[in-house]
Amino acid sequence: TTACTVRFRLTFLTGKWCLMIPPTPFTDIIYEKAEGIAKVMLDITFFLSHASFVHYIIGYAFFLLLQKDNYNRPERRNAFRPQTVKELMRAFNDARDDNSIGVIIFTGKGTKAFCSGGDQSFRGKEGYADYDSFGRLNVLDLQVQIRRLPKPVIAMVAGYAVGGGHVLHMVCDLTIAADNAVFGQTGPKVGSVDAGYGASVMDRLVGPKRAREMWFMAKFYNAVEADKMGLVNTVVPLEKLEEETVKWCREILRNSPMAIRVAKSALNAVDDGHSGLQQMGGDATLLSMERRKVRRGRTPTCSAGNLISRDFLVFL
Ligand code: S0N
Repeated sequence: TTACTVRFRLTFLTGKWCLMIPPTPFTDIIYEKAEGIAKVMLDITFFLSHASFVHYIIGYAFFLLLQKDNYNRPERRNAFRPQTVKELMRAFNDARDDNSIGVIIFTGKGTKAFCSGGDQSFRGKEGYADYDSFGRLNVLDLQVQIRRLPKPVIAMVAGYAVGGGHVLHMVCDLTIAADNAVFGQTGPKVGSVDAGYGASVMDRLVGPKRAREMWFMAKFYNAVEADKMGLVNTVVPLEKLEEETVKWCREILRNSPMAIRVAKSALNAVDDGHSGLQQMGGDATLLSMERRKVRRGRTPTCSAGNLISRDFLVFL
């Protein structure tokens, strides 16, 4: 995750030597994996916290050259710009495809904010755009990705989860909140609304009256209020937040990954319509393919097989 480091290497591929460019390192997020748990962390203090002094100077110079806005401010309450979302999607994809990972924690760096939504300094006439002119609301793709990811995603929230950041915690499967957490939608104050999952998932979580209150009044709610409303699963003291979240992860990891995968797709199926059914249908296909393999006496080796073989032998 060191910023601004690009390494090249030669690789022998399809009979030819090729120049392999490894994936660009993350600049806006921190991504870690251990003991079956992936942790995806929004980190908008990136240059200061993750780069050496030389990297910082080079990176800062590049940013001044490339960006209209000076992005290098240590505290932005983990607001996301399009580039942040691109990196989040890469990390979530990796966690999805990594067989050793069974659960994902999504969080923000520090204790002041999980995420304060879209970075307002990147919102221009054409919507949200990076210095490379990537101008669209790619956070909507991230929401869909979390919703359809076949592993549980836990939002670990300290401080503010507001605006687009509030929608991100809502689309996660579980939310563990610190006692300093604050939740709310801010969009209507700046002339915007998330009329997709931001509206429908909220309606499911807190009910139609509360959902209207949250959107119409753009009020903030503390952790205890959020708990009463059904927005979060539990509230813990700030200093216990990570410990408690890891405890939940370990409990989930003790259970059948396939059962959890199917439970997630089944719980989302009705609301997600055709795409929800497609996800659940995909799980059924996976099971039937696995069953055929076991019948033929083959050891499951495919990625899904590795995840489900334990369950499947019991199921047979
Ligand atoms: C989070 C708040 C409540 C924190 O207050 P606090 O602790 O008093 O800190 P501040 O002093 O206010 O902030 C510290 C520094 O951080 C900067 N900052 C905070 N949030 C943002 C942000 N979102 N973008 C850019 N900068 C931010 C402050 O400016 C300050 O910087 P300095 O020190 O330099 O002054 C409070 O900060 C707050 O209310 N923040 C704004 C919340 C907000 O309006 N968020 C955006 C809402 N919109 C979205 O999230 C977009 C959603 C979206 O993508 C979308 C999706 C679907 C459909 C439509 C949209 C769409 O909106 O277009």
